This record gives sequence, structure tokens and C-alpha cells, in this order.
Amino acid sequence: MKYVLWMGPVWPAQGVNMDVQKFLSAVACILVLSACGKKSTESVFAENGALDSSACMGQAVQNKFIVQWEDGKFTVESAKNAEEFKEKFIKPNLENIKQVEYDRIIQMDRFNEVTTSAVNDSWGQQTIKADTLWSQGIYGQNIKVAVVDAYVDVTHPQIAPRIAINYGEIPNNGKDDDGNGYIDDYYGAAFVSNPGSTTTKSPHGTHVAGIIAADSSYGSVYGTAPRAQIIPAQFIANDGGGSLGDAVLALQYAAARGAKIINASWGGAPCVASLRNAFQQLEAKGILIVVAAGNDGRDVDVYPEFPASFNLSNQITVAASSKSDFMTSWSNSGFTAVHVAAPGEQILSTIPNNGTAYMDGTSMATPFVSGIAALLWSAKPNATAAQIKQAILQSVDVTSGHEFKVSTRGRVNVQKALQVLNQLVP
Ligand SMILES: [Ca+2]
Ligand SMILES: [Ca+2]
Repeated sequence: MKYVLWMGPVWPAQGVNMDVQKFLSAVACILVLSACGKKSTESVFAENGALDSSACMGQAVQNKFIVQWEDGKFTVESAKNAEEFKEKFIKPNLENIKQVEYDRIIQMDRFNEVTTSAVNDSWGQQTIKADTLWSQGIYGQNIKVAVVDAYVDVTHPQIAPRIAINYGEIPNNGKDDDGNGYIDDYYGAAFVSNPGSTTTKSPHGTHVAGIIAADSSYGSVYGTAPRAQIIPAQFIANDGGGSLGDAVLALQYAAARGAKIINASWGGAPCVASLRNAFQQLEAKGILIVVAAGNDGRDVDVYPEFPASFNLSNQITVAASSKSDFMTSWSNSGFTAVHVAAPGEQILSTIPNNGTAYMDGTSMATPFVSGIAALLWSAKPNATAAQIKQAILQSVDVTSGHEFKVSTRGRVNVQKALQVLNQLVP
């Protein structure tokens, strides 16, 4: 099982026919693990009886380990092998370790993009009525949204003004000037332990960032929340490779930088105790996570994808609607785990080197909802993540004849969402 960037058009569903039984046993083991009262070197090591390793379809990295500490922090550690790691690392630190998992290689599928010269095409922003908030001076100002994804081009003219600068940090001096544990994180940080050989920048992260917050004063793309601030937290290399450990570190970084919203336009493997724990920590910090449902045309209530199917209280999982306001043929769906639809077909946004491109995917639908959340939060800064989620879910457009196979049956509408939020947060 691999993690994929949820961008269409539809990919072959290879490797995604998850064995439900294996999944269930993995879940059971996670439950057993969390209920486990007595700690030992073996019991905290999730690969050794505590978690069914056969359900972990991503390739384990035999010399790297994701450690979750009792204080909630995650680190990724190295050792020659599991035995050495248990002996030399887990044993002396057992008291402070909550859980250990093998790190796992995750490989994104390739995706298509259609580059285009500058055109004005903001059908998605129009469909969700973003302009009705802009005309009230609500632009997502002061709200930080983390793009936990591939590379984000912070020099793109429409993105550069929207990056959340870490002013305590001096860039490119090889030092962690602000002492936050991350060297030279002036714009953001990258957690890519294996950069691969591809030097052409992946367009995915820049496209996602543009849908959230592209500044239309400097180009043809309209961001949904054009004054929100983007925190780039890269864990996917240009060749589409990444690891579960890097994803967890990127999520942790986003939270430390003050993200209110985390955009997760990716998904995959069932072996995800660390990922779920990381999501739950974000929940405890009041952060909203917006997650792509995936592009396999499947019901994720029946065939779970993660993180799409976690269905945590701080999570909104997003399907992709078409220009004609139907579900796209390739979008994943589910009446329980998927909450809303948002525009995800022929979406114009930014790509590296001052470019623009059309792309399809729940990867593109997800940042519309992240942008909506930023707009709402900037209108009501004291709202909780639960209230923002409630406002978005209770205000969808449900059109007779083309209801969506999502828990709300509808497609997001930020004009109505603000009305609901105004009721929830006077
Ligand atoms: Ca720093
Ligand atoms: Ca520095």
C-alpha cells in the first residue's frame, strides 16, 4: 500500500484492494496497544505482536523507527536493525516512550497536469460563493494554513506574499536562530529524508497552496482565502516518494508554527498507528485537518483509506464535485467518513516557475475547504475547530437529483457557512 497524492485523473487502483480482514486486525491491535497497561521493550514496539505487520503494506524501513514519546512528541530514529534499536534505544528510554513503529516508504503515483497561459477561471471559487465574503472584507487574514504536501514554490509571485514568514529565523545560515528545533525555517520546513533523483519540482504543493491563498493582485489565479498565510511543510519528494515518519514530523512542525488548519491532500496505507496518534494530537490542539477522500472511485466506508477514514472530530474529509455540480466519476465517497464535496475538476491554480495549470483531484477539492475554513476563522477568530467544522457541514448546498454520497449529501457553500457560524458564535 502506498500513499498517493489525491490528484486525478483516475489512476489504476493497483495496490489499493485492501484486505479488510487485515485492516480489522490491525485496528484491533492498535486498540490492544493503546489499552496495554504494562510496558516492555516488546510491547511498545508495534511490529512485534502488538500490531499485525501483515496489514502494513507500505515497505518498512528496517533501520528507521518512528518514536512517539509519552509527552506526545514524535521523533524518527535510526539504528542498524530492530534488535539493536530495542537494546540500545528503547530499553534505556522505555519509561519515556509510548510507542515505536517502523518507518515506512510511501510512493505517490504520478499525475497529469495541463499547463496553461494566464487565464481567468475561478469557477470553483464562484460555485462556493467565496466572493460574497471577500466583498465583506473577509479574506482569511491572520489565519495560518499548513500545506503538508510536496514542494511549495515560495517565490511564485502569487504565493510569495502569502507565506507565513518565521521572522525569528535568519534564512540560509545553517542555524536554528529562533531555537524552535528547525534550522533555517524562515518560510517553512522540509522533512524529506530521501530526496530521490528527480530535480523537476513537483507542482502538487504549489497548486494546492494557490487554491487556498493565491493572491489575485499578482496573477490570474484566485485563492479562496487570498489573505490567509501558508506554512509549507514538505514531506513528499519531487519523485513522489515520502515516508510515514516524515509525514508525522511535518504535521508536528505545522502545529508548532501555529497552523489553525492543516491541508492533507494525500492518503494511503492502513498501517498508521503513528499517523492516527499525530492526528489526535492536532485535535487536542484545536487544529482543523482537511483531508482528501481519494481518487479511486470507491466507498471509503467499505474500503478505508487513511487519513481519509479516520473520521476524527477535528477532521473534514472532502470529495470532488464537477463543474456541473455532480460527484466526479473518480472521487471516493462514503456516507460516514466523507463529509462534503467541493470543486475538484479542471481547477486552475499556481505551479512552480510562475506558472499556472489545470488539475483534477480530491487533492484540489480539499484546499477549497481549507480556504473556506480560513475565511470563516478570520470572520470569527474565537470560533473553535468544532464550530468551524459544524458551520461548513451544516451549510452545504443539496440539490435535488444530484445529492452527493457524503455525510451531508452536499457541496460546500461559504456564504451559508458564515450565516451558520454567526449563529454559533455571536
Ligand atoms: Ca528555527
Ligand atoms: Ca537560520
